[in-house]
Amino acid sequence: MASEKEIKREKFLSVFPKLVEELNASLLAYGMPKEACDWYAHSLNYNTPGGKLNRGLSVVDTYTILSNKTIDQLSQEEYEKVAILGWCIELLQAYFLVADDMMDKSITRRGQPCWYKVPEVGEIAINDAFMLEAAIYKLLKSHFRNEKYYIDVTELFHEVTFQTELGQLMDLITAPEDSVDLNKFSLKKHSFIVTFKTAYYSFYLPVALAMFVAGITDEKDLKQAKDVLIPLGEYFQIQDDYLDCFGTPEQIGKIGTDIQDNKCSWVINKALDLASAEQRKTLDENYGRKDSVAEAKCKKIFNDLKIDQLYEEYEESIAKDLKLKISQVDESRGFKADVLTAFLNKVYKRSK
Ligand code: GPP
Ligand code: MG
Ligand code: MG
Ligand code: MG
Repeated sequence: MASEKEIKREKFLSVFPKLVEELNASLLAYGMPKEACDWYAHSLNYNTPGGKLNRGLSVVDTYTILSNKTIDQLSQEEYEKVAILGWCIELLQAYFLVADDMMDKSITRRGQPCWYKVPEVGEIAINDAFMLEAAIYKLLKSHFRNEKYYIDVTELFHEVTFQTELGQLMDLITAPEDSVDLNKFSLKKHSFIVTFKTAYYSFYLPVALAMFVAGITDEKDLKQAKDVLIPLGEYFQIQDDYLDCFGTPEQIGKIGTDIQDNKCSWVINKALDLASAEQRKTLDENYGRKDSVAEAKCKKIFNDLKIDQLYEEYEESIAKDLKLKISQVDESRGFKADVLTAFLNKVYKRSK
């Protein structure tokens, strides 16, 4: 028997092929040859649905909580609306990841080669990334043009995309490939990077979209959501950083690259706080080198400093803070604290 979670996922997945068909029809309408249509369909299918789908499914989940309905009580039209918005976030994520993997020189993503690593793709992946992004605005236009929240939702996608690009910029310039300088790192900078590169699009965006559809759009409510979801997103990216170093590829579906890529990750920042002079010297000499022996030396220091234990302590303390904040949410205008609890439960102690 499929669990409730699997049923929800299957239902959400069943919407995607229709969107691919619709997007392909728009290429046909331009008279594009079959070769181009097939390429786009392949890129959409390879890069969009293969992940955990947390962000996309969250739009649906949040909407059901806000509208006080079970998923089966939503009309077909209502379900499709929120599911399409969910797929728009997954397309945004696909666009980011195709580009990010090139910038990070990653090898695998979601258990398969990164798109640019597929032999016939290579740097065409840059154009494919742009086309994944363009799909969002095509779908918004064809499905939401007549909704009163069309402009809000469109502007939100643009703003959140820009915020993520700012985070990516900070992530990249803090970690130049050719000059390793651990003095550039700090937990404060880390917090800024991850808030922008991850938290806005992964946490605030799905909830804000569902709020627009549900008509709960008071600035005060959007702020209540943001005040919990941004720190929750920061926690999520700290998990990503932790798993990059301490998780296995089988577990996380990708090979960690942060140490060799000189990333300003939570793990190195914590280690810098605690390292002895000798450990610091080893980190200075080995962090950010494209060399697996140097990488292993850094990992040994992280183990010696018991970063895993610190991570557990951090996890307990942030979960406690967030629960307290959630308990103080004002529900008088229709926003619901349960939306935030549902998110926290998905993230807390995740291992992939
Ligand atoms: C992923 O961070 C970063 C993003 C999804 C933002 C990319 C933004 C762009 C404008 C391209 P990461 O590199 O730590 O993720 P992963 O470990 O999954 O590669
Ligand atoms: Mg990356
Ligand atoms: Mg990156
Ligand atoms: Mg990462």
